Amino acid sequence: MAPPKPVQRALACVAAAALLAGLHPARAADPAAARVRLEGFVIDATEVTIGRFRAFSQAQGLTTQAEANGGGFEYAAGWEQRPGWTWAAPYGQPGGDDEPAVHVTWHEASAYCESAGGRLPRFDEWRRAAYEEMRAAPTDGFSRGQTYPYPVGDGPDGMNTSGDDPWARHAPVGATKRGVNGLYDMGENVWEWLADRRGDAALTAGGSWWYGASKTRLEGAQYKPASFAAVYIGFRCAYDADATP
Ligand SMILES: [Ca+2]
Repeated sequence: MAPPKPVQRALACVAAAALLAGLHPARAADPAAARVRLEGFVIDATEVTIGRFRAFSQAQGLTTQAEANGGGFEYAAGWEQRPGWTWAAPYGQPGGDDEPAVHVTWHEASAYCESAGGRLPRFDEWRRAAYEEMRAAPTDGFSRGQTYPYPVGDGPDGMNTSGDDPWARHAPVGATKRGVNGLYDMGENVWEWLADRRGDAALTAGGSWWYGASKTRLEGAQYKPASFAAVYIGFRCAYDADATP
């Protein structure tokens, strides 16, 4: 029998993928797996979770810097290292799979995104994703083409800040108010590493649960040492538009 033609092979692959998706509905429904296609790029809908980082860590045989050095950092009377605080145990006890992965350096976050077929978002992409509604059919009352002061709209309500909200520290991803472009936690929950570097420092944006809402504004972005691992810093990934189906 002649080998199948390329079109037939492609159709067979599509059918197999559909079958697998049907066999794994829970996986398809994982909110942390959701991506949003915007103008010229694609971005994760949520921060990368402990569950997803665990899969990466196990596949790579990775020992993060915080694991190797005895723990990540928390700010108390200055920066203090916390023994046993790692991506798997953000406050020293095992975290839930739906919590954001923190205590990861810029380098570790970059490696994760590369393994997922992406990269860390560039600041210009992150800025547009966070504040400029780009979807053809916006949800939640957002308007295409409009730029908002906060990642959740005209006001700061609904984010996980240091203020009055249901979360004492970080929240599970997808638990706060869904924001511009259908993205969660572009404002706070945890800071997010971006691709932009300045010497040994890397840009972070969005602020964390430790701060008030002002850090969620565009001007809240700030550089941090790229090798720093702290309880307040996580990340999400972006993807070139032509590299993602
Ligand atoms: Ca965030």
